[in-house]
Amino acid sequence: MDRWRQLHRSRYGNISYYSNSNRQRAQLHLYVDINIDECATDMDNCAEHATCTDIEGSYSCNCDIGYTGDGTECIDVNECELQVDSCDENANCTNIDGGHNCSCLPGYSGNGTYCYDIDECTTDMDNCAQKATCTNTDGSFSCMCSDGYTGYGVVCYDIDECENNSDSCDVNADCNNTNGSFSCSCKRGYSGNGATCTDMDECLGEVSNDCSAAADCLNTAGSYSCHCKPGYGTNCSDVDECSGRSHDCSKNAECLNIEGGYNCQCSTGYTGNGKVCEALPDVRGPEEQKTGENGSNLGLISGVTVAGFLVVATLLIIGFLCALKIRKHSKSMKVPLSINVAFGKPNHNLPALSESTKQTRLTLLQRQIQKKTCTKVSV
Ligand SMILES: [Ca+2]
Ligand SMILES: [Ca+2]
Ligand SMILES: [Ca+2]
Ligand SMILES: [Ca+2]
Repeated sequence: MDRWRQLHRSRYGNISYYSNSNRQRAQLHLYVDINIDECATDMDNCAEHATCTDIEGSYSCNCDIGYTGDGTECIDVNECELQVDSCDENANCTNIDGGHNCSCLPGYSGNGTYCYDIDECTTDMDNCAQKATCTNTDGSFSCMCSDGYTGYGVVCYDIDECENNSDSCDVNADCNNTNGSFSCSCKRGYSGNGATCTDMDECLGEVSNDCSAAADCLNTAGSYSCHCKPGYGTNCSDVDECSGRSHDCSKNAECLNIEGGYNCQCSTGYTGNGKVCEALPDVRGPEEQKTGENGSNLGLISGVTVAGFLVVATLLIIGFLCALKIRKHSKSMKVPLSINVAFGKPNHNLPALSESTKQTRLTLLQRQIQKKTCTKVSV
């Protein structure tokens, strides 16, 4: 075989050889019925990635799996590109010479040919925030902030429901923000669970208001007020209407102050409700009434008489005293004045004076007496 190279091989085993040494072509025609295993004798021309199969009188070349060609020439098959791979739909396909590799996608686990979803939530493989809810999905997971929090799931912040008015507190409740929630408490003067608050009627209870007994309690929304009852003034103390003349008793009635008011009582001789008092009818007989009327007139006359008498008597006494003083002064002044001049009575012991002198002295005397002693009388 070193010297001869195969030139032709027929299906019948005819083999043509030629010699390299002498370049002389010689052809042998052997008609032998002997099969030659080309594959075993390396006489085949199969490609590297082909399988040689000896057959009776010949051989065949078939490309290996993962290769394609006529056997004498085989090239790699790109299973990934041709989508003839065996990878799971959730796997990545990587072509290699003569084959391909499969690797599960992130979020999946398996050998590549079979991949299954990883439950990141139960296997603690998620990165959700503490205040978030993890939800497993096919090949992944999602994080959603819990109720009362906001964010993108990995980081969650508390929602201030009171600040953004998203709370459900009653309008008469105070809102208190808490982590992940909020609370409502009814304002003072209201009762309820915070979501619903109703006004407390402080006036219905005896201990829920501090109105005095002399005041009326008026319930208001969220509170109450105290109003002094009629008849009571500052600090709900009793008003003395009788002394303050703010009563409406009859002028013929007595006003009696009482706690929180007053009473009107008709005076003696009158009858009525105190505010209107009429004189009682005279129960005396006609004769008594007549007598009474006369007596009254007589009494009036007597009173006037006595008064007049007293005035006259007083004037007389004053006149008498005045006369005595005049006399006394006349003597002390040693005025030779005749008392008869003053009182119209003659006195013969006095020396005789001229009429003009008498008149002058008398005038002087009268003036002195009137000035010093009898001013009241002259007046
Ligand atoms: Ca391949
Ligand atoms: Ca998953
Ligand atoms: Ca909150
Ligand atoms: Ca109230």
